[in-house]
Amino acid sequence: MPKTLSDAATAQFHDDGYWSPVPVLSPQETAGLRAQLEAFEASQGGKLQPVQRNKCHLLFKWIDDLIHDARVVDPIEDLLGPDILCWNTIFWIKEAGSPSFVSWHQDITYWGLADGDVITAWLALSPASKESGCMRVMPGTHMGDLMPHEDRWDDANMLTRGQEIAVEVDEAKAVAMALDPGQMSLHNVRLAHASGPNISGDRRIGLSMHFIPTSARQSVGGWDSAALVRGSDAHQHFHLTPRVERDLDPPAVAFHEKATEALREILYRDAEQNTQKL
Ligand SMILES: O=C(O)CCC(=O)C(=O)O
Repeated sequence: MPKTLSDAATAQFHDDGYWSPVPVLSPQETAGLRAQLEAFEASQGGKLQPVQRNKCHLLFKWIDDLIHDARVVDPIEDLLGPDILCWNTIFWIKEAGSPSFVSWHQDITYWGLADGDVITAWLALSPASKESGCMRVMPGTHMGDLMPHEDRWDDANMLTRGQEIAVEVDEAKAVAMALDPGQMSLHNVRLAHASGPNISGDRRIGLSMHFIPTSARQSVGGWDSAALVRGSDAHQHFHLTPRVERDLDPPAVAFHEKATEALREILYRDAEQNTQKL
C-alpha cells in the first residue's frame, strides 16, 4: 500500500524516470530553513565553502532532520521499499544573475553505487523556475545503457569535473521541473538531467538528497558512509553516519571530514582533484 505517491506517480517514475512536484514543506517552514542557511553563510562571510556543499546532513541538524522527515522519506519508501539509506546531501545554489549551470549528465556514472536504484529528491528552498535555472530531465533515459561522458572542466559548471554526455542530447525532448519553494522533485539517478543559468533576481537554492536501498553497495574505494533513514540495515555495506545533535556538532563534523574525503576519492577517480568544487 503506497504511503504518498499515487499509482500514476509511481508508474510515471518507473516509465519516465521522474516525478514532480511533491509538496513537502509549508512556505513558513521553507522560509525558516532558508533563513538558517543564510545566517550560516553570513557568519562565515557570505557563501558555503565547496566542502560544505556535500554530506551537509553531517554539518547541520536541520538537514539531518529533513532526511529523516516522513514527508521526504514516505515517497521514497513507495519507490525503494522499507529499508532506506541517505547516501549524500548536496546544496545547489545559483546566485541571482549567475552563469552557474549543470551540464547534461547521468550521476550514476560517477558515484560508484551498485546493486540498487538510487533516487534523488531535490528540494527547493527558493523558486526553481525556468528563469532561475530549474532542473531539466530527459524522460526515459534511465533505461538501457549509460551514455558516454567526457570531463569538460568549466568554472561555471557546478559538477565536480564538468562531466557531460558526449553524444547529442535532443533539447526539444527535455522536461523542465519547475518547483515552488518547499516542493521537491524525484528522479532516478540514471536519468539524464541538466540546468541552465539563473537569470532571475533571486538566488536559486536547492538541496538534493540521494537515497538508496540498504542492499546497495559502493563499488569504488574501500570506505563509504550513509545515514539509515528508514527500516533496518541487514547488509551493513556503508558506515552509518551519526544523528546530529546540533549544527557543527564536533563528532559529526569529524565524521564529515572523513566522509567527504572518501567522496572525493570516488567522484574524482581517474581525474585530477579540484578543491574549488569539493
Ligand atoms: O541543481 C541542479 O541544477 C542540478 C542538480 C543535480 O544535478 C542533481 O541533483 O543531481
